[in-house]
Order: sequence, then structure tokens, then C-alpha cells
Amino acid sequence: MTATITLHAEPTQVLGACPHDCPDTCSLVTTVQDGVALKVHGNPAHKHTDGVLCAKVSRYTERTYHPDRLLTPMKRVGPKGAGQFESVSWESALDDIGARLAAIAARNPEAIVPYSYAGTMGQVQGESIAARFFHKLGASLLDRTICSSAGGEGLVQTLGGKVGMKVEFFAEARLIIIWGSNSIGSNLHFWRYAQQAKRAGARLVCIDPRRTETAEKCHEHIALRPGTDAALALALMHQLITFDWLDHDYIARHTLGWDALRERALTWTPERAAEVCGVPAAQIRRLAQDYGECFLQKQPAAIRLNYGMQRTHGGGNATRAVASLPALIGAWRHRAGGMLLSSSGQYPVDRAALQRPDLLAGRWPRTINMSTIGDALLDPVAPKIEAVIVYNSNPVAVAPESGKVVRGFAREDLFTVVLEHFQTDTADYADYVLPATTQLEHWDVHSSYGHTDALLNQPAIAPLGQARTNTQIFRELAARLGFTEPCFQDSDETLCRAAFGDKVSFDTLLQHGFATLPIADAPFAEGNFPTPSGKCEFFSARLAAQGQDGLPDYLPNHEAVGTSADYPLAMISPPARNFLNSTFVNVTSLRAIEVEPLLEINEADALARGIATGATVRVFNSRGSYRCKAKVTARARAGVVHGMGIWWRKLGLDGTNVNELTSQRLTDMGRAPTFYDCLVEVELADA
Ligand SMILES: Nc1nc2c(c(=O)[nH]1)N[C@H]1C(S)=C(S)[C@@H](COP(=O)(O)OP(=O)(O)OC[C@H]3O[C@@H](n4cnc5c(=O)[nH]c(N)nc54)[C@H](O)[C@@H]3O)O[C@H]1N2
Ligand SMILES: Nc1nc2c(c(=O)[nH]1)N[C@H]1C(S)=C(S)[C@@H](COP(=O)(O)OP(=O)(O)OC[C@H]3O[C@@H](n4cnc5c(=O)[nH]c(N)nc54)[C@H](O)[C@@H]3O)O[C@H]1N2
Ligand SMILES: [Mo]
Repeated sequence: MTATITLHAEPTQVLGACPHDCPDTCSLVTTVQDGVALKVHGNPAHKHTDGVLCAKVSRYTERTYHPDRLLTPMKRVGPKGAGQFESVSWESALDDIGARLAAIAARNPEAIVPYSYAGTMGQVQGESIAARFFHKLGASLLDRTICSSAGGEGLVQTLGGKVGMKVEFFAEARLIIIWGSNSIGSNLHFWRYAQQAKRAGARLVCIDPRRTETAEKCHEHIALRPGTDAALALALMHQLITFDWLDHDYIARHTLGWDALRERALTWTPERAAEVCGVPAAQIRRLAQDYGECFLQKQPAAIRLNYGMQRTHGGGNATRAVASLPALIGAWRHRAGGMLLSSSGQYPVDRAALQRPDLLAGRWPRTINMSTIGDALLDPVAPKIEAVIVYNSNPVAVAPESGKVVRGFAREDLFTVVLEHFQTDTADYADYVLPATTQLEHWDVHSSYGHTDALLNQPAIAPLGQARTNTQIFRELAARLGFTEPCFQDSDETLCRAAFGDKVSFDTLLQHGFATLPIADAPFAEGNFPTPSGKCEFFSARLAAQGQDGLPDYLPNHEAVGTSADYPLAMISPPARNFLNSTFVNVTSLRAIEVEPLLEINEADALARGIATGATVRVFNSRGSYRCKAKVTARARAGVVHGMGIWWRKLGLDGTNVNELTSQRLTDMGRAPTFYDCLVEVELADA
């Protein structure tokens, strides 16, 4: 007998970066053998990742080698939305798409709209060759507002940009306020620093309508009504003023508009805010006291704000109110004091080099707001949208008021191309679906919004099937449209090098996978905010010039509780922990943990409606109706239900998801969606 011996190459390890829309931006190590990625794990050499990945990304190979991966270009053969496709060659797909786009562009290029968001956060597979392509074409511009622009604008108008504390110093804080964020679910690596602080004696307070896993593990949970954060922040100021827990020196030297803010805050007694927020006044007093105590004891107080609290009408104002707090007690003097919403403004990304706005050649095309894509697609206003190119996004699942989004994408006269890994809800409406590479198969470079390291992603394996990178697909479309500028030939590696120019050492990135930005430990200890005045602007002259209130204020929700007899419950739709927006919903082992689309409801609200855990319920309002399973739980406060996100419509109970109910109304600033500003009613449904 002869034995067969299989020779395997030695496994190698490739450094990468997690591409997902998450503040943690982990450094990855992929183990590869014989061209196959065996395992993805967290890089132990990267301080923030610390060798640990979340449940989702630790299963990255399951997603990459998923049997449903799209591996060839597909052309629609059935009706729109039916998901009937046949595979075609790249040549024929690109020729046809190129010809269709050229014909539309010859009439009016603004009838063509790109639609992309953060399926990958990579600078290269995001907006590089794609942006160049649409700029050269003269297509409509896309206002990328769907996630963070209300809070982002609030920050810009107060602190001057997406700047703040360094995340690692939360470990040294004495008081941590986690405000509108479920850190354990969506910012795990921050939570590890918060845990260190807790072990060293820090007090943790969570401000969130939902009793999240994070809220449970904090010392205090303030379960306010959605959209009432500004009232709470103003009442905290009221108490700081009343007890003179104020850093007068810091306020005098480094802030703008104190007298006016002081006057406004003094109208917000804890009782008034308690009424608005639906929480005990004593809880507000206690939090103010904790914050004031840090001032008196010269101890650092840190606020981890995240994007959950800005998805309501007054989200921008609420962010401004919260971002004003650290200056009142001079918290910025400490490296472990101040606040962090997003760190992304600190990166020296050379967007002009990547995206080449000069290719617009003096044209200024109209801008389409991605948050109101439903209305935009149905809008009769000229020029009517004739083509949409979707990449890195799943709008049919994630955009608000999906009834309209679906009707828009179902238009027979709309030409839709979707670049994807999977046959998503959006891909079902495409005329062409083009198979894209995943992070294990391409180059990219990353900034983060939760820490301050730059990361490089090197390909670990060859593209699966016929998958191509987003960049390559747009290079080829550029060629079809006759764009001859040399910038359309830049390789992905060249683009990676261009992203930070000489501001970040590419050799360091190649060698270690990450490079730490040189940022001061306590950047605002001496003021120096990147605002026009260099101060923390309580009063924003720029907002006032736009006709807005120059001071932060509480703006009630568009759909405030008590304003509708038909829809008495406020619904928020935060992420399910094992999904990332609509990504991973089709990964079997992760969906098995989430089981079914869920509505969390408080016992009193459930009893009043005869609803028990496990019942199928219908959640509805004037925009639509959505069926899911009820879970009666103390995670929900009375009057607020949680439609956990964001399921693929076709994997739900009735082919819809929670965005069937959300509205296209926008926030006070930043033109952002108001996902968590949504009134509904719930009733038992037939199973
Ligand atoms: N596992 C997982 N992680 C994720 C995501 C995901 O889908 N899944 N999404 C990623 C993305 S795209 C983003 S933008 C970030 C977002 O990061 P975060 O903003 O930290 O997101 P969430 O964890 O959803 O936290 C939002 C929290 O806000 C609460 N909330 C809702 N309305 C209000 C309100 O009016 N006031 C206050 N104070 N709280 C409110 C919700 O109950 C929820 O617990 O997370 C990223 N990380
Ligand atoms: N009701 C409700 N709705 C929400 C939210 C909520 O909290 N509640 N959250 C909102 C927020 S914060 C956000 S950020 C948006 C997120 O909205 P999106 O950015 O659209 O996020 P995903 O749903 O994760 O879809 C990303 C898609 O990109 C694809 N993709 C990933 N990498 C690549 C790539 O390299 N190439 C190509 N071509 N495709 C790729 C993935 O397969 C996935 O289908 O959703 C918003 N919608
Ligand atoms: Mo987001």
C-alpha cells in the first residue's frame, strides 16, 4: 500500500483592518494556508484591539466563504424586486452598463445618482475611483447623512470638528457618562477601557431609553424618553450653576456665549427636565452632583457620547448641549476628562487626492440626500432620477420609510446597478448585480471614529470567483465612458499611499498594520478648539446666521409622545448586537443568536394589549406595518418599544423590516434621518 501525502504550505499571517462601520476599527490578523483564509483574529500588538474581536468579525471567514457569495455578474431576467437573475460575463455587463449610463449622461448626467455608505469604511474601496468616476461624469452628488451628520454638525458648531478625548484615557476617568450608546454591543473596545476605570473605582452612568447590556453594568441608568437629551443636559447645567460647580477661569478664557447659555440653563430646573425626560428629578440632581464632585475634587469626568442620541428631531441641538458640559467644569484640563463622540476629524485624510473634485471641472451638480432617497426616487421634479449605482450600502433595508424606498427602486424606468457581496434586499431591485471583493480580498486604508490610529488592510487571499474590487469596477466603467485621465489607472496600493500622503508613514503601516497619529493627550486643556473663535462655542454665530437658535435648546420630537391618539408608543430601532446595520443578517450562526425580528415591549404596555413574549405582533403607524415577535422585557420602559434592527426584509416574517415605520423627516441640523423619532401602535397579529 502506498500512502498519499498532502503537502501543505506553512500558514502565513496577513495584517488587515476591520472594514465595518464601528468606532473600534480593529487591527486584524488573518491566517492563510494554501490560499485559503482559515481564521481572522484580533491583532494583539494593537493596543485598542488587544487581540479581541467581536462575535461578528471573529466569524469573518464564515461571511467570506458563505455559499451565497455573489461570484459572477448577474443580469435581471424577472420583474424588479423578484430577485430573478442570470449570470453574464463581465464584458457584456460592463458594456451594457456603460452604454446605458452614457445615454442618460448625454441627456443630463444629474439623472444618474451614486448611492453608497459604509459597507466598508475603507478610504479606497469607499470614495476614491468611484468618486472620480461620478465627478467626471457630472452625476448628482450624494449627501451622506444617514448615520452621523446631525451629531457631526452639532460637534462642528460647538467644538469645531469631530474631535475629542483619546479613547484610551477613559480608563483613567473617575466618572464616565455613557450617553446614547450601547457600548458592549457597538463599541466593545471602548467598554474594555470603561471596565478598567470601573475596577479602579470610577462611577459609570448610562443615559439610554433602553436598559441595554451596557446600562445593566453601569452603576446608574437614566432611562429617559427618546429625544429628550437636551433637556437633561440643560438641567445638569442648571445644577452646576446653582451650586457653583463651575470652572470660572476655563469658562472665561475658553468659551463663547456663557452669559446667554447661563440664562437659558437657569430655566431648566431638574423638575422641568424630569417632566420632559420622564425620569425622577432626584436622578438628575444626583448626576449633576457626581459631575460637580469631579470638579471640586479635581478628578476627571468623561462623557462617551455616541450616535444613538442624535437620531431625533433635536439631535444636533442635543449634541451641542452635551458637548458644552465639559467646558463648564473645565473637564478638558485632564487627559481623562472631556468627551468623545467621534475622533474622525483628527485624521489627515487627503480627500481631494482620493476623490479628485477637480474632475467636476467647474460644474456643481445638484445634491441628493441619501436619507430621503424614497422621496427622491418618486419625486417628479426634474431631472428625474434615471439611474442609481449602489455600492457599500443596502438602502432598501436601511433607509427610512421603506415603503417609499421600495416603490422608488421598483420603478420600471429606473436603471439600477448594485455592487455587492450578497443578494441583498437592494440587489433584488437591480438590473445588474456586480460581485465585489471583501476585505480579505483587497487593499484598503482606514481611519477610525473611535480611536486615533490609522490602519492598512492588505489582501489575504485572491478574489473569490469573478469578484472584483469596487475600484476595479469603476476603473472599467470609466474606460467604457471614454474617461482617459491617468487618475483612473491608479492602483489600489497607490491610492492607499495617497490617502494620508506623507502624514502617516506607509512603511509603518506595512510593517505593523497600524500607525498612531501624533495628537496631544489633552488637546483642549488650554482651549485651542478648532472653531472660528478658538473657543468652545456655546453660542454659534454660524448657526444664528442660518436663522437657527445660536444656543443649544431642547427641541421636542417631530413625533413626541402624547401628540397622537392613534400612535401612543415611541419606537426606537437600535442595532441588534449580532448584526451590523443590515450586514451579517444572512450569516447563519449570527442570525441563529438573534433568532427572529424582535419588538421589545414593557410589561405594562404589553398587558394593556394582551401581548405575551413570543406572540407575533403587528407594529404600525400611518406609514406602514411590520410584523415581528414580541419580547416582554424590563429592557423597555413604559411608553417606549424597541424594534431591533436591521433585518433583511426578505428574512423577516412578512417581507418588511422596521424601516417600514420610520419617517423621512430630518433633524434640526445636518439633514439627517430621525430613525428614533417615530410613534407607533402595537397589536397582536395572527401568527
Ligand atoms: N453590533 C453592532 N455594532 C454597531 C452597529 C450595529 O449595527 N451593530 N452599528 C454601527 C454604527 S453604523 C454606528 S453609527 C455606531 C453607533 O454607535 P452607537 O450610537 O453607540 O449605537 P448604539 O449601540 O445603537 O447605541 C445607540 C443607543 O442609543 C439609544 N437611544 C436611542 N434613542 C436615544 C435617545 O433619544 N437618547 C439617548 N440618550 N439614547 C438613545 C439606543 O437605545 C441605543 O442603546 O455603532 C456601530 N456599531
Ligand atoms: N431603523 C434604523 N435604520 C437605520 C439605523 C438604525 O439605527 N435604525 N442605523 C442607520 C445607520 S447608523 C447607518 S450607518 C446605516 C447603514 O447603512 P449601510 O451603510 O447601507 O449599511 P449596511 O446595511 O451594513 O449595508 C452595507 C452593505 O455594503 C456591502 N459591502 C460591504 N463591503 C463592501 C465592499 O467592499 N464593496 C461593495 N460593493 N459592497 C460592500 C455589504 O455586503 C452590505 O450589504 O443604516 C441606518 N439605518
Ligand atoms: Mo452608522
